Amino acid sequence: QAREANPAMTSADRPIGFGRVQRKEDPRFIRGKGRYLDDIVLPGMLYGAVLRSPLAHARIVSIDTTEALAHPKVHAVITGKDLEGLNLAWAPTLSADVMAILATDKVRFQGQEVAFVVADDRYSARDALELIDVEYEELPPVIDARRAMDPGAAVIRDDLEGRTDNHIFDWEAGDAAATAAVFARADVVVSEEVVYPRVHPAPMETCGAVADYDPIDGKLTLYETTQAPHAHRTLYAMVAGIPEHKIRIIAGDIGGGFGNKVGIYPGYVCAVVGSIVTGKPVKWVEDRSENLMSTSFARDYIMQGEVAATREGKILAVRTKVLADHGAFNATAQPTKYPAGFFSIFTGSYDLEAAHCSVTGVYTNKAPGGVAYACSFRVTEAVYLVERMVDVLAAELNMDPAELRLKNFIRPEQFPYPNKTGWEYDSGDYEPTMRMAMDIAGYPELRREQAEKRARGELMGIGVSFFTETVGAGPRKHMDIVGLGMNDGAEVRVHPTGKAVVRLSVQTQGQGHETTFAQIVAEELGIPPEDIEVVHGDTDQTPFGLGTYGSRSTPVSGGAVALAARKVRDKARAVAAAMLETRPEDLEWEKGRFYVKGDPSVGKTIQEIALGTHGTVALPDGVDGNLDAEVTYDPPNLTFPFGAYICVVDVDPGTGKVKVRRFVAVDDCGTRINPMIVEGQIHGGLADGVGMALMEFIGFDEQGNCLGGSFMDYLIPTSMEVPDWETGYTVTPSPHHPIGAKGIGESATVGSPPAVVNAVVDALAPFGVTHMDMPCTPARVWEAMQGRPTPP
Ligand code: MCN
Ligand code: CUN
Repeated sequence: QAREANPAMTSADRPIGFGRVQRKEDPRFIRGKGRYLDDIVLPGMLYGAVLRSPLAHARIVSIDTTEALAHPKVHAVITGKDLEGLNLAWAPTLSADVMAILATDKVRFQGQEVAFVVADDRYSARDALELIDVEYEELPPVIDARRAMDPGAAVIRDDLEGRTDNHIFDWEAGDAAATAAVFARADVVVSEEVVYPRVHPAPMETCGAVADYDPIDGKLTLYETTQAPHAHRTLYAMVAGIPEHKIRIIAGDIGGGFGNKVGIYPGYVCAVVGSIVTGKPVKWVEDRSENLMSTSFARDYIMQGEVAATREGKILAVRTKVLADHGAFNATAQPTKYPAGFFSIFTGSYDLEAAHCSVTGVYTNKAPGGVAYACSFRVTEAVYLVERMVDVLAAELNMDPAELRLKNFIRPEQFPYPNKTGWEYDSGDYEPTMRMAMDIAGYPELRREQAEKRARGELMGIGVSFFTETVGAGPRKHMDIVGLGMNDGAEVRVHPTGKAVVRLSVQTQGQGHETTFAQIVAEELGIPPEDIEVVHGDTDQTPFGLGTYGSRSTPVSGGAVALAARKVRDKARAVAAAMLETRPEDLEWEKGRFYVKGDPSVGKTIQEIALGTHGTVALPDGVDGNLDAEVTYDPPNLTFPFGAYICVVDVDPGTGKVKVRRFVAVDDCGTRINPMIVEGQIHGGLADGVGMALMEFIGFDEQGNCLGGSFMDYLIPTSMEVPDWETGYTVTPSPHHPIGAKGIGESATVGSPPAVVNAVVDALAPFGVTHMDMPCTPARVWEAMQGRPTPP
């Protein structure tokens, strides 16, 4: 329960189990020996390239591929018509919709996939794209989600039978009538339109695939950038009709996923078709612009927020109506029953009397997606809304935003806390976390400094946010993705010499699973983490499970690994008893060793027991000749990590430029397996948050041209834009998780944008500004300053 120290670890105090174990994967990354998708080169491999639509909305009149096919290095040109013959032109999405693999009738967003060329090399494939002649008939595009349901708006999805508008779904949670009743009797109601704009996860490695179809035995080996290898394999089997045991998905090192690599993209399918057609392996890797323009974006939520409170600042109820822009195909990745993801946790960390949210999804002529970028299935939007709205309320009541939050927190004795939209928060103790953040920041002192600066006309802002997340999907009674229950498997195998291997269904993309999952086994069995190999990312070698997203690896797979290791330990106890000629119940466990109760000198280490099990020891009943174990874990609930963030900004009154001077983050993810990795996750997420709040933005012009299609326009933060993070932590274990751990992988991305925007708005308070939308670019901040009276 302390501020983060950062002690350098010496080999002498190398932890066996939880602790600051250095990352096992780093030696290969640091030496440039990572095994990324583009590092894979197979004999005879060909290269694919995708022709993309230059228009946002147009009918395809004709596609002429004659010239491209005549290119001496081209092996195949595949169009939507060809895929129609294979019944692959359209594919089901993860959200009960269909999406085009290659366009047949129309193009529906700029950058949509129209044709696929396979050639000897990448350059020839790209050259040949320019030889394809597509005739388009332009249609009016629908770009603004607010106009999507206008009468007379062009119908984007005329492929769907009987479709006469751009409406996708309506969904609600909470009690509308009860909430209305609370609002009717509240002293104070504040409301604001809060927009979370379209952003993009932009991982360092873009998406790609290498497909290798063997026509002799009918086996498809598919190297892919995927966060969910098993789920992908099952979906390919279901959609393409290739038997599941004839598909092997291999995900090597992934240079960042951030939700970008959950879905199946047309390029992957085209690579497979390309390999089947040519009989050779085909590689497809998108470039940066293709990644930004066509793959899973994030957010794009227009939220009407309302809060009802008493004059004294007791928050009574929250309510929101959301317009969700899902782009041209409803392809968001989330559990089936949750079309708006876990957005209904917008009740935040507060003890409320009522809450209600309704979400309407619409089609627009933009790339599909929506659930990505460390969002915890839309908890990003939920937390941003409630934490922005609490500040709007604080301004209305003229109360300090930190005090207002402290006044309204769910109290520790209320956990497990059933919120008003159907979640049960597993555990929490919010006030100490908030107080620690205020203490690290020196909150009262900061407010004094701000008052002095304001008097001099300087613009300093202090932004507070407090978030609760729901991560670790999920219990199979509530959650599935396309019918697959959201559980994960783990296998622990102990070799005769006491070294071990653990096989996972989840997939690291930079989170350090090779280290932390070894640590879970180490903690349970006392085998040093360096003696434990972690295998993942190969469906032929690992048990089935749904993969890594929604910070579910620790909550779900972590549970599976801990329980599998405990099964190993139970077997080891029985064998140790046989070896020591005593009864299992007469043995005591210390990490790595069973000894006889009352006589600690008589015992057997886990390594000795492993050798005994594989040796000539007469095995007890119920133990065959190994210590191995396998578990598929169905979590009883999600986990609810939380945190308190405080951001300090200075705004240049001449230019509107925002400088993040300080950022304090106190997180609580329950038991911390590897505090160094946890800190790294937080540092990365905080940088994401600052980026989204100040710089990142995928915009479109009226024709639907994507204005954020390169890193010249889509600005991601560098070390120049972010401060030295000041972190602290509290530990409130999850009561239902085998090791008490909650997820952490998305917390900082979820919690930090409201802290930054609250700080910017706070800095602009002298101008009467109570809200502004992200990204708070210099131009927007400048405009906000001009729209209001100049400060005293
Ligand atoms: N951990 C821990 N103690 C805890 C919780 C987690 O030591 N109490 C460790 C875990 O063992 C794991 C890491 O922290 O090594 C993250 O764990 P977890 O919170 O379970 O999240 P996942 O492993 O499921 O990762 C997914 C999450 C998501 S959804 C996005 S998006 C995101 C994120 O992770 N993408 C990332 N962080 C990322 N970090 C990197 N480097 N690259 C990405 O693509
Ligand atoms: Cu929402 S991004 Mo992460 O869940 O892969």
